[in-house]
Amino acid sequence: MALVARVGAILTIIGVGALAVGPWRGGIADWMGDRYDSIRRVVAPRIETVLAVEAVASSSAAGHGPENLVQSTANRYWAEGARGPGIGESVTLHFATSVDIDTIVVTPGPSGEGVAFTSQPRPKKLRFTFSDGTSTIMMLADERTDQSTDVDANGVESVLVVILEAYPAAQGGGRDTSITDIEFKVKR
Ligand SMILES: [Ca+2]
Repeated sequence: MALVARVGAILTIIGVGALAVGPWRGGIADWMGDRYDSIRRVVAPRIETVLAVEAVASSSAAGHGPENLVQSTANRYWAEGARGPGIGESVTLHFATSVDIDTIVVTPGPSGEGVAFTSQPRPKKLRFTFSDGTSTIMMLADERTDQSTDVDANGVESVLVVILEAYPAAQGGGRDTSITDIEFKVKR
């Protein structure tokens, strides 16, 4: 409530300014609405979870394409398809509109009914490079849980995710490093 009151107070001040010098020929209500929204995004941003709408991978294992990262499906996963555990393999995720990213959420490893977590390698270290030029390294625990890291990337249209290190599969397992989900919490 304190934040809402603060937005109201700031808007009141701007409203007075708008009456004095505002763009009279434009829609003043629209103009003030835009200002109100830009202030609200700073003082009281809404956090929403978004997925990419398109994913392009450097390689994929058969049946485990990157499209599994653009659907929130807990039983499907992307696996790289390069020789060996796929160090240096990547996926590029594209958003529907540019977004201000607050948090990355990764669910590592393969998934699905009867699929053992250690049947394929899991990412241990990922590098995220955002289209605004910022990047971050994310270390992952070897656990089949949602894991998150905070970032401050703004106006992002796409992100390149590179596998830098992986936990090996159990004996007799595969060699395709796997990721079940990559989600983003964005500020609106
Ligand atoms: Ca591989």
